[in-house]
Amino acid sequence: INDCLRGRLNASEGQLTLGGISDYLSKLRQADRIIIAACGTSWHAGLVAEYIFEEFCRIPVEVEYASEFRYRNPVIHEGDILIAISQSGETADTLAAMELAKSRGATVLGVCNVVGSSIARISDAGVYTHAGPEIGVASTKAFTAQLSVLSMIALKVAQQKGTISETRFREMLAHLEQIPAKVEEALKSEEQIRGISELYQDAKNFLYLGRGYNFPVALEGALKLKEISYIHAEGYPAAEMKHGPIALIDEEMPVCFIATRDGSYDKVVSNIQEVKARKGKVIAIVSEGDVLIPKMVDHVIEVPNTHEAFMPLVATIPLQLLSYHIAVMRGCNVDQPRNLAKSVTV
Ligand code: F1P
Repeated sequence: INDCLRGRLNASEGQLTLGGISDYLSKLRQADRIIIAACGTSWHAGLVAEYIFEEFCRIPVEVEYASEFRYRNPVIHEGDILIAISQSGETADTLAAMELAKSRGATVLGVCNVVGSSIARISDAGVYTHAGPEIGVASTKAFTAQLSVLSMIALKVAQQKGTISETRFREMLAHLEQIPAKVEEALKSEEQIRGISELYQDAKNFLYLGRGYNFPVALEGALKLKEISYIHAEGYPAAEMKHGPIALIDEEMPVCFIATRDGSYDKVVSNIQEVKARKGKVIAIVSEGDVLIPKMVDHVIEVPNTHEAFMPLVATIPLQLLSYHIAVMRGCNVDQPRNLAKSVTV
């Protein structure tokens, strides 16, 4: 995240420079809608971006699985902007979605990690994530770097569009600038997370629940666990629990809540109560200093506070560590999980 922010963000000066897309900022702020296309973890980053763009820029956003978008007959207008997100820059479905959008007159922007990759080359313009090479197949630091870039783009557009005041813009920059230190802080829970992992390494299923900005975090937590430990895991919006997944809950079901202090905190507390009433085992990711949730749940992992829009950057860290430790304890190869390719080019 440091490498991603460096040279672009200076909160005390109120500066945010995104050279790669500077010529496209006017198109972005005039856009009637933004389509985001990606796969896997990158799609989850797109979902967080949807919340941020809609909140701060008031531009409607559609987040598409590139693997579906490319095969249907989507309505694409000339003024549309498609943002493609990819770690490898080579994902075939994402490339095909970009080609389709381009052929129908949309502007195509890229957020990717690999300089000179196919996705970078086909983009009209883009912003590199500068996350460095992902050693393992499963995307981890690329995800947080993607969130950083997408947040910066949204804030820049919001500033230019006037949908946020200059004061709020500066406040948000200050929050973003503090994220690397908060991630460092979140990493300090590793030993505690190792202990929790020991208790759940033999679980057959896992449920991840969150609301608002933390809903995509729940999806990403579940995906990471599936990818590297081969435990079946589902991520859901916590409010959807009562529409189906609640039937799964019993004393055998670990449920991981991303329950940091934000606008939906009280609602998440009720969801936790619903799970506990059915004897589910609850692991809760909470904001530091929370005194209510720790009394209700089986395990609690604290993360530093930040603005709710940036919480995914911090709250993802314990979930990545949980997946990592469970996978290692189960003897899985975390760098090269079975059946997964670093870039899915077919
Ligand atoms: C997308 C992705 C990754 C996942 C795995 C397979 O890749 O689904 O999120 O971890 O490596 O591919 P990309 O387009 O972000 O490179």
